[in-house]
Amino acid sequence: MTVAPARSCLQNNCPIATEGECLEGFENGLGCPNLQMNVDASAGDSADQSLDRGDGVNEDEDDAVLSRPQTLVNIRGDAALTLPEAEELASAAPSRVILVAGEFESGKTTLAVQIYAQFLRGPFADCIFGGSRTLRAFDVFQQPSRASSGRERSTTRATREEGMRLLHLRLLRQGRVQNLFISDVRGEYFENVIDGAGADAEIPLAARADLCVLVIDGRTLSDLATRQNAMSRARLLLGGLTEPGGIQSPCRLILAVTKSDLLDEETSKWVKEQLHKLRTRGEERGVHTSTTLVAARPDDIGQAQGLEQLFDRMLPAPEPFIQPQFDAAPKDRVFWNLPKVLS
Ligand SMILES: Nc1nc2c(ncn2[C@@H]2O[C@H](COP(=O)(O)OP(=O)(O)O)[C@@H](O)[C@H]2O)c(=O)[nH]1
Ligand SMILES: [Mg+2]
Repeated sequence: MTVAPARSCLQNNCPIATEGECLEGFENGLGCPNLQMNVDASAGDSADQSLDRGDGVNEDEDDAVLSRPQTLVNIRGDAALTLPEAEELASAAPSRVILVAGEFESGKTTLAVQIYAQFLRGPFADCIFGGSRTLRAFDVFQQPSRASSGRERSTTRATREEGMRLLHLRLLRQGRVQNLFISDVRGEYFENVIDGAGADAEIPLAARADLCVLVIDGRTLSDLATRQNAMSRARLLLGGLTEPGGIQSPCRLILAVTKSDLLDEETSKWVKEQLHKLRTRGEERGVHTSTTLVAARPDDIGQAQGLEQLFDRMLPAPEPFIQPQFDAAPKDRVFWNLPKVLS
């Protein structure tokens, strides 16, 4: 069952909670930076039960929190998770770590937040939302005052590991629970890799990733004056990330141009040609590489484009359905012959 969030707004005069209309004109409030998501306790409880039936995992702590009337469904802390915190959660159900790599302001955080926002409407890409340990972090990122793309410098190894933050989604797909950890790592670390620093030191998360989404900023590609340089920098980042200590096969790589709503037809064509070359480079470095264009939060506040396809690729491939074979019917079982007996 899907969690049904009640909506409220940071602006007192917004009628979203009472009439479902967003003061800023966002459809159902989705994408509005002032939207607040409160999840009704009973709805959350049902969602959790349906997940528990899926994998047999019983998270008592979640249930205890959810059983309190009218609590927010987030659970621990306001911030994204650190690696050890994610590891603790990962032991309860199959998990995938998605490293979203890219420069400052390239659209990394928006990708994760908009994926989460799709679940406010209901199931997305055949997945049912089953909760998150980082709901408040998602909410904070939706607010305009967020400092998610901060530029302050941090230099020690300890802060590198501290900086490997993960956003969490607990999903139910094909009757199975899946934890998805999507990184929210500052662009500064990736810029250091572009400038020649080792990925093993800068991005300790890289070696743990099941999938890396290398984000290239569509805004810089939309400008003739900056697009060549942006592509060269993406090539350098790809090179740095695929050095020893970086992403390792079987980790896959997706080259994703973000903000594709800003690309005109001619530029899109050029971008696709460049992506093709970059993809060849990824394959040469021994990593399965694919490409995509995505507009997670278009400027015109339209629907996200390409987000579902990208999200689908973040998930493990669906398990093939195996048709049972009954070549020789066992004769000693009564039920097997039941139709004959009845006829
Ligand atoms: N036009 C457009 N802008 C976007 C899109 N995705 C993100 N942005 C904007 O790009 C800026 C940087 O995004 P953010 O996710 O914070 O970048 P990060 O530093 O890589 O995490 C923000 O102002 C976003 O609103 C998109 O699909 N289209
Ligand atoms: Mg960010």
